[in-house]
Amino acid sequence: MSILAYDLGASSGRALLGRLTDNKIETQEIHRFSNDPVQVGSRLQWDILRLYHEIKQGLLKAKHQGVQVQSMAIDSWAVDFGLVAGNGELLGNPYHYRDLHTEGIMENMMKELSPSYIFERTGIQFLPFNTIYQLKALKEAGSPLLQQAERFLMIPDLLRYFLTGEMLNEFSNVTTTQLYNPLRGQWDQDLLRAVGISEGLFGQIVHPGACAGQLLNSVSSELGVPSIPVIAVAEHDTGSAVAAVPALQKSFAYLSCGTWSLMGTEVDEPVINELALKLNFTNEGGVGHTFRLLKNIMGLWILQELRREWERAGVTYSFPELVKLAEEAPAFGSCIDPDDPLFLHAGDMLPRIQQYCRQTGQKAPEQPGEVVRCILESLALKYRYVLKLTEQVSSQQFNGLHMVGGGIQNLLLCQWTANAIGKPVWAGPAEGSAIGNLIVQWMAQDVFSSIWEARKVIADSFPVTVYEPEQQEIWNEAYGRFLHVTGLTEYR
Ligand code: ADP
Ligand code: LRH
Repeated sequence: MSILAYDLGASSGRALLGRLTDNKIETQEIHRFSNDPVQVGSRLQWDILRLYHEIKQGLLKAKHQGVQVQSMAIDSWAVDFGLVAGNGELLGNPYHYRDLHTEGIMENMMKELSPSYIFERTGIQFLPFNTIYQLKALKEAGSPLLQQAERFLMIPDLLRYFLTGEMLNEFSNVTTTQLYNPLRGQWDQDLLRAVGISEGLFGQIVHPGACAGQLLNSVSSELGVPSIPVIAVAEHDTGSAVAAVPALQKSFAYLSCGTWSLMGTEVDEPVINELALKLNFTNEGGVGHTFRLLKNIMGLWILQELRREWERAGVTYSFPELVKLAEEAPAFGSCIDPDDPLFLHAGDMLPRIQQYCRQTGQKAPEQPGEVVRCILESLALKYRYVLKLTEQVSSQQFNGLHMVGGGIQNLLLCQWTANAIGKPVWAGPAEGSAIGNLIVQWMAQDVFSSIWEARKVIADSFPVTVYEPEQQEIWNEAYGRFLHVTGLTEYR
């Protein structure tokens, strides 16, 4: 018997079949598809019906291979949502979190409510695209969608609703809205009031490991598949990725490396104090009542955008080709702070990188290899900075870093990360989110009694590549220059 995990990242989605044999996990990717947001007029939107179509394709492919699927679950990127009308229909397409409608909203809201007021209630970092600011933007714009909405469903909730007819809100994603109070275990009434939305918009919260419905008869007969259970996993992809980190001891640091780089550690209680607020750390809900104390780093998004830009100009590079160009370019020509707001929105990445470099008194990179090298070295250096902050905010010392996610296929980035942090990097598995999704489905079936038991099986099932730090002196010097150029100061 197999189970089916769908992992939808901001750049691509995949369906993995999982099977347990002799306490080892075997996975088979049966479907992969790109996730292409669509710009319509001034709005950047997700193509949610295409994603739903791809989910159905995955079920069909499993059927055509003669695989009996026991259960399925979906995880995706966080914060985004769809609004559903009283008649059960989806109102419009979900907006992309990089849409410009949230510009200035977080800053304005902070004039009414202090950051500490919001942080004390939610423990969530301040990102301009958090759900709270997206809803506030819709409210301020007098959005007819919001006026008509009767239910709020996050991306996996929405896809699950299409499959099962049940409208439920999954916990790990709920925490990323910055509207949920983890200490009280409920939506925060004060924040809902401040945004001007009613609690009636939200449904019952389901936790990872619960059954969240069965395939509707209409869906199973359309596809000719049995009506299987749909499980709530950590439906926030980062929650699933961290669940799959093959750590064997409680205190560990991770980097979930994909479109975003999410770096942090797992904690039993949210860390809501002045330092976490000052350093803009977040506490996202996870599997088995854990929390992810982490920081978002802009990640490989910058490279993805650059690649798209070159493609539009008629030059197509694969990721391995870009990595090779970077390897051949001169070292440490220039650096950027990947988290500068300049790099958040789509488009014009090359001129923005060049602008950043000129404004900071550096030579702007010109050749593709120079630009890619600048991005990858800057990411590695930023990882060093954030790892140190993670140690400080969690009062722990880490002896290495676990890396999971599609980004670990970039071997150069893994090696440079080890060089930058001066500690080993343990890379694997690449399909962290899908594997985390699988193990929580098995936890729902009592195959694993805890996340730690599951992590041990992951460690025994998937290879981990070890990168030992090299060229320490050169990277230490580069880090000094990086701090100088970016103006980042280490917290002491
Ligand atoms: P997400 O789930 O957020 O969409 P992934 O975890 O799939 O992202 O990671 C995608 C990123 O991984 C790409 O942007 C690219 O930078 C990197 N990547 C994927 N494949 C390769 C490869 N073969 N070589 C180098 N980098 C790769
Ligand atoms: C990574 C991710 C991240 C969120 C961002 C919106 O895919 O879920 O954890 O901050 O997307």
